[in-house]
Amino acid sequence: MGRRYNLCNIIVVLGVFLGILGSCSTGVNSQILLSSHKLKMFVDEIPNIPKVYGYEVVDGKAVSTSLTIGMFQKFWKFHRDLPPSPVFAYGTSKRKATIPGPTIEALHGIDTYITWQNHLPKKHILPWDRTIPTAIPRDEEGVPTVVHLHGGIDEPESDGHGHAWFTKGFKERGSRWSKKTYHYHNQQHAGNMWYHDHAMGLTRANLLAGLIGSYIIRHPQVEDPLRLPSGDEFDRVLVVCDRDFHKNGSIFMNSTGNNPDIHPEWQPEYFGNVIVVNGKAWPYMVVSRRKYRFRIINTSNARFFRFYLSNGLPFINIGSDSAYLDRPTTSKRTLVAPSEIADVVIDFSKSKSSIAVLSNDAAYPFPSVNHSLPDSIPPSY
Ligand SMILES: [Cu+2]
Repeated sequence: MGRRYNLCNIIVVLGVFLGILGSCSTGVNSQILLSSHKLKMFVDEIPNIPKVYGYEVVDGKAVSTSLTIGMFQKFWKFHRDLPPSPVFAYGTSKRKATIPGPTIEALHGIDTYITWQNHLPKKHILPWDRTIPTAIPRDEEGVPTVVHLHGGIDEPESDGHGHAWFTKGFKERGSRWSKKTYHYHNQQHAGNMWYHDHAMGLTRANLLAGLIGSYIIRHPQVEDPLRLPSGDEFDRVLVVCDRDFHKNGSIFMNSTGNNPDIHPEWQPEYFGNVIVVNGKAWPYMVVSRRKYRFRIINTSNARFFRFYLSNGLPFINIGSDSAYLDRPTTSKRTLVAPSEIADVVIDFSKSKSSIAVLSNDAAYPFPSVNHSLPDSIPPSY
């Protein structure tokens, strides 16, 4: 990891996974697919995702605001040793676009308006099977997109219906498209959500390409008395997903369907061998010996995670998806299904080691016993 850290710190390494594709193997040409074992773990520090605020403060009072967030094609470095990968990313500009997109922080009871703009090119960067019911522009050009706020309680016109898609510049629009600016009321409980693409028949490919991001509703009057770890350093979002990569750095998605006579490219599930957290493959994070809050979002297509810490520290489970639990529970493992969010506190002051591996022992496809993983912690940890 190359840097010296104060002995008071602990290094947490995230999302370890050394599984092998057993009978799930997709028969991919090993010449072009990067072996996950070739990527060194824990060399990239986990980025803190940039934030945008869904409100403004005027004269000391929070008021509604309007944001514009675009979808851009750009290159993204997933790992120190991996060439930059073409991705689709959300951001307030192409330069600022990130994988995952900016975390949107909203306040309970304050409306947020977002104009989602599609700046994507004519062609998709991943396979797109047009034989399934899918969003297809009439001129067959452009990448249809529409944003759904997962867990949001919103009006139908702002919910990102699969047929409310649009292409670059709103040039082509699906049958349920009705407006450019979405209205998020933020009237629901304080908690965690995530936003992602939702275009009909294309959601899977658009998410794999990078169109994912987190959305938090805060409610200080309710949350401050809970005295949870707070502030950007101690209250962290972890957006987790699995990917495979070609040797040239591009994201791998199988273009051979599992029933190719009917749908030449359609695969119902995607499993990647590289675990990506906040846009970095197997990153690490330096923490102090104190409590941290982690909002862990599983944005994988089909992979479940059953997380545990190698030093035995428990998770204090405080929330699930978009709401707090009635009272905290403690567990050594926490299971997070695709699209699910685990809101946990970890108390590193109780750690007896200086390194903790956040690891995963969930079988895939879950809960099949046929593809269970070997012990996923490298012996040196
Ligand atoms: Cu969703």
